[in-house]
Amino acid sequence: MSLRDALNIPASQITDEAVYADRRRLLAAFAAMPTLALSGCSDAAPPPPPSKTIVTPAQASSGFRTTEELTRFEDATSYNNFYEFGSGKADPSQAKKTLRTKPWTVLVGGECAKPGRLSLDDLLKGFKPEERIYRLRCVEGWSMVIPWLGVPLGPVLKRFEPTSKAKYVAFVTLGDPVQMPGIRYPILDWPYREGLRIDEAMHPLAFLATGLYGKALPQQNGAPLRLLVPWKYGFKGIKSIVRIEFVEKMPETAWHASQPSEYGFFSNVNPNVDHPRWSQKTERRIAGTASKLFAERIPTKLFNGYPQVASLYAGMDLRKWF
Ligand SMILES: Nc1nc2c(c(=O)[nH]1)N[C@H]1C(S)=C(S)[C@@H](COP(=O)(O)O)O[C@H]1N2
Ligand SMILES: [Mo]
Repeated sequence: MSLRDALNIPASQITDEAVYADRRRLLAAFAAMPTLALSGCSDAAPPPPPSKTIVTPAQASSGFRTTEELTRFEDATSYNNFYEFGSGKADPSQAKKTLRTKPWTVLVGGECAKPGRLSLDDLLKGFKPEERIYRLRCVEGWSMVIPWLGVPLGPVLKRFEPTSKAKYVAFVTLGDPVQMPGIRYPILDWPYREGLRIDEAMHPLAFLATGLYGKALPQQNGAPLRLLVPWKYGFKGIKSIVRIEFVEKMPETAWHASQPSEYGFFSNVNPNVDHPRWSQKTERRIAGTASKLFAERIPTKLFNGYPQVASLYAGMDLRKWF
C-alpha cells in the first residue's frame, strides 16, 4: 500500500507537497504520543525469535475449525472484560453506546517503510473477511468458543513494510474518557496497551476481528476492531485499536505495567504455569444452551490447544517467559 492509499487521498488530487505535508502531520501525531518501550523490566531482553516458523496453510486452517459447542451469542456479548466500560462482567454490555466507531482510523507507524493510516474500509480492501472459530481463554479461568469475522493480522501489517528493526508490534486502544467512562478510574494505566513479538504477529493464527456471529463487533466486544491471539490469554486480545506501532524494544503492556509479577509479556495459555491468583490447569467453558452460565470444567491445553504455534517458542523457558 502506498502512502497515498494509506491516507485515502485519490490520485487525481495529490501533489508531492500534499504527500509531504500529510507525512509531516503523521510523524507529528506519533511524536506527540508517549513512548511505548517497556522500561526497567527484567524481561526487557528476551531470547531472539527462532529463525523460521514453518506452518503449512492446512495446519494453520485446522486451527480455525472445531467441533466444540459454541458459546451462545447472548453470553459472548454480555459476559465481557472491557475495563474502559467498567470492571464488572456485565458493565461493558450495559454501558451506554458512547463509542463513536465511524469513522475509525488506526495510525500505523514506527519501524516501517510505509507508515500510514488504516480505515476500516482499507482493512477490508483486498481481503474477504473470513470466519474463524477461535477459543478465547481468560486468565481468570473461563473460556468461550466464538465464530469471529475478520482478517489475518500478518498480511495487514506487511502492507506497511516493517523494517528489520521491527522486532515487536505494539497496539494501543482508544483512550478517550468521554467515550469510555471507565477511564475515569485509575484501575489501569490508560490507554490499554498490548504487544506481540513480530513473529507472533505474523503467525497465520493471529487475527484482527471486526465481527462475531456474522455481525459487526458490538461495543462491548471491542468495536470496531480488536486483536485475537487465540493461543494467549484473553487480555492480549486488545479491543478498539487506534494505533499500531512497529518497535525494536519489547513494548510495555497495560497489564504488565499494573502488576509486573502477575502478567508477563508473552502470556501464553499454559496449564503448567499458574497465575498467582488463579490456577491455569482447568477452565470453565461458557458454552451451550444450558440455563446455567458455565458448562463443565475442562482441562486447559498448552497454547489453548493450538499446537501450530509451538515452534515460535522452541528453546524458550516458558516459566521464565510467562
Ligand atoms: N481495551 C481493552 N481490551 C481488552 C480488555 C480491556 O479491558 N480493555 N480486556 C481483555 C480481557 S482481560 C479479555 S478476557 C478479553 C475479553 O474479550 P470479550 O469481552 O470479547 O470476551 O478482552 C481483552 N481486551
Ligand atoms: Mo481476561
